Amino acid sequence: MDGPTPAAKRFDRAWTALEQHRGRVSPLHLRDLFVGDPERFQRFSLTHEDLLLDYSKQRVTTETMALLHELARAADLAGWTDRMFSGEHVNMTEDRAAFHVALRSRSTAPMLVDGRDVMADVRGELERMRGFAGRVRAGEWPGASGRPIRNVVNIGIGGSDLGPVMADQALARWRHPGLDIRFVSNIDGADLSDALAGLDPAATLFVVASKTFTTQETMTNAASARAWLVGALGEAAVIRHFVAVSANPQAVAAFGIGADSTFAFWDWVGGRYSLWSAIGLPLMIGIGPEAFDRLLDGAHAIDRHFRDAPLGANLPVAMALLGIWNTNFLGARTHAVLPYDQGLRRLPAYLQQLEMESNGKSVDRYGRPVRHPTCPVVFGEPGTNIQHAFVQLFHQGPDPVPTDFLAPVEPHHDLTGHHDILLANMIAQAQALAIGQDEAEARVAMIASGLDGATADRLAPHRTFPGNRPSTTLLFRRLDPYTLGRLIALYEHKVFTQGVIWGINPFDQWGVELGKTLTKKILPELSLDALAGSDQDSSTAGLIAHVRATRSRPI
Ligand code: G6Q
Repeated sequence: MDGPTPAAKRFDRAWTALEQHRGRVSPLHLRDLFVGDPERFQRFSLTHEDLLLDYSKQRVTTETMALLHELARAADLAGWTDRMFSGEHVNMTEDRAAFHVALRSRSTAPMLVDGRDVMADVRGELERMRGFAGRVRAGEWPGASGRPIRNVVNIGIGGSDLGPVMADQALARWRHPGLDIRFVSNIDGADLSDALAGLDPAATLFVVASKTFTTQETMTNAASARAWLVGALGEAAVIRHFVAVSANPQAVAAFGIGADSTFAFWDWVGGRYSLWSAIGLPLMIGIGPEAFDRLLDGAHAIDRHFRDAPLGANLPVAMALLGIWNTNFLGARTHAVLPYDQGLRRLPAYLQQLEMESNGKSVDRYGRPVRHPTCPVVFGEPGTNIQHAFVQLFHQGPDPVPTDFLAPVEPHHDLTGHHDILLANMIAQAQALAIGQDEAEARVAMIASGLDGATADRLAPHRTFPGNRPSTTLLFRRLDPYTLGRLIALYEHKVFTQGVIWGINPFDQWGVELGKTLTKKILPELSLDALAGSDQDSSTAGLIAHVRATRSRPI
């Protein structure tokens, strides 16, 4: 039998070195590290244009970073990055490229997939989007009754929803004031009903966004939306009020949407990496083609940085390696993303998909069980709201939650006093997590506030903060299309880098399939006139029986 390859040996050595190094870092407290090194911030922060990534509050030393860089080299990060940027089939289980970087390429260099330059297609589709978005925005896309379209309803789910809806909120101040852009994703009929409430069908355009054009939720919502429109304006109106975004033109045609109203993307664009493609159409209609171009510019700037910057100066690589350190060597199983920016309130939801659908895997690229934990549970909400909610656990719960804090230095509104309070709160949270407050300090603070000694003694354990809880702070000047493009691309490349180190394919998502299959069997069993499934497990059978019995009783 063949032994491990030299590359595998090098990787194991790098991993073992980090395990050994953990023993040297474990006793260190961030409080002491800051006291011992006045240059710690400078040493452990990176910049790119106006982006500042401060990771000095991570539990790392210079040696930690050097060992993590060796791990990245040993995993052949440079080779895998080249493969992704060269259009190779890095999505091995689906035998396709993951080539979202081509969607935002601003260079004249060809971008080849299977020997073919895709840039003419990419630019052509972007040009069609610009033309269409421009007409809608100018009121030059009349509905069937001649009235201009003023409402746009995007129907899509997962990767065909989360990016556009997140970006639409983040860039709300760029949105055309005369357009109402809404998003429907959930099969829960309340979602579509709420979105249609108050809309005039004669001024409403539906964008049906689905790569496959077979997704149950999207196709059901699209059919109901179609019925709503046809009920008001007749069958002939569909052609003026529906456009599609899809990689499956045949299914789009069968739905009744013509080729002229269909915007294409390709099998090498993964759903959760598709915001940059025609999936971004509702966003482009809202913010306009120029702002959409800036979004692409921002992502491209980070693509270049990721490709060209050395490991030690590379922001997405640093974000990835710090995650690996926290997850695989310090034992964290969660990761929080806390934007201190109301516009970014859906960013955590977007990143939940990007990170967990990409790297929530337990086998490597070759189908072998992985030997170590992979993606942590990612979650978050905007600050400061979180400080009045779950952040208690971050400070005093048993397990540290590695956290990303994100904020713009300058707001878009003129309530500047608010923004300073926002920023001060965020910086204070990161400081409290890192430095903490020991029992003696807690006691002194209580006595100073007028409590008697006995009460201070009794409360001191409750008012102690262990500190040494890692966080990274990402500051940018302002939230605008260019910066949003950079932020998303940073996380995309972070996820890719972690996938390389964990040895997994971040571009498939087989884990969502089984639930879809089982839904097909359960759906008919919910009907009162169908046979209830007798071969279901007792919980499933019990839930189905309960639904049927409840429905059969009068209210
Ligand atoms: C994303 C996933 C998934 C997908 C949705 C919608 O990476 O593949 O979230 O985007 O299931 O799929 P369709 O676009 O095909 O409707």
